[in-house]
Amino acid sequence: MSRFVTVGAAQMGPIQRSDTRPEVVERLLALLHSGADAGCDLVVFPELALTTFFPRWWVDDLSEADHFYETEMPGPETRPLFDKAKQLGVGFHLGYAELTPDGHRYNTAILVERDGTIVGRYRKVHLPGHEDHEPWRAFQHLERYYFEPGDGFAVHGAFGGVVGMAICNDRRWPETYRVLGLQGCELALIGYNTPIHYAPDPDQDRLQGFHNRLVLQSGAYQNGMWVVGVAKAGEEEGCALLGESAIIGPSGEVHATCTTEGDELAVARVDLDLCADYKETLFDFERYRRPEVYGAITGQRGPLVPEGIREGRAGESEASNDTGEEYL
Ligand code: CDT
Repeated sequence: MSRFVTVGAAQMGPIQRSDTRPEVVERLLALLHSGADAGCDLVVFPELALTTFFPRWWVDDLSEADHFYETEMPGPETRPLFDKAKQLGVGFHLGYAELTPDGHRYNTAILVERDGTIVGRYRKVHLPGHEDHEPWRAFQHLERYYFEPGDGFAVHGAFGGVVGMAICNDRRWPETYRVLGLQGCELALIGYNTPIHYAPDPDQDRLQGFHNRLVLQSGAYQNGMWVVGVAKAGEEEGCALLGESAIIGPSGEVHATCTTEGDELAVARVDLDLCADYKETLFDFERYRRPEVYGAITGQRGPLVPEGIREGRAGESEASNDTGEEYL
């Protein structure tokens, strides 16, 4: 049996600070049209797809950044996306900054079905970077200042399958995929803005592409799901962002990829039933997972190194992690 969904990874080139919302929405509409021409059921846009990546700048008062946030979805400037989706019969996934009526700020993504209705919303769980101004950096990464963390990963019945969402830094954490995988996720949609330069450890800069692929591919394989990683790429306000958007199958293989750093659509015909080849064999969770052995350690926030080992006396220590007892 096969359940096909044609998916477009709609990578975006940079969005500069001076670009207006209507200009950006025009670009998104063009990508949606390209998706329709390519037979897409679903077009996936990146994280913070309506604005420049504004957490790269410090502001003394968050209200100075209010114009980067959406207070309603759809709002007057984003409504054309929903109307066009319905007209074309092409759904979409969109990342944006959300400011709620009661003043909460989130890095959010929504899933919109082919009839133009919102069927899912996700607020980023893993917020990277820092919360205070760090002038020594070439640019800031202030997501922990601009956003509050979301509170969970959910799945949605949409596009004929089980669809989940995550945002950018979430993709580096195995828990993201596993929590989705444990809910039967067949298609994970992940937008990102990844600066090539990582100020705390620039040795990682040359590895950005490798690490991106590594996490997307292993997340897909280890959970028997499709993963769609979509970048905002190119030189944005002097900051080089990784492209390399890709659609990965449950085998971990890459089915489609972007090759530029601009607005570009990579399309794959996604067979959701391929997930069962992995979910019902090697990664049959019900049969093979051992949560009773993983134990309470998986609920720990940080490392819990057994006492003797922590003190650098691993060889002499009576502490052992053979049984996991010291962790519990
Ligand atoms: N947007 C986002 O989450 N970017 C992060 C950069 C990490 S460096 C602070 C990422 O993981 O790609």
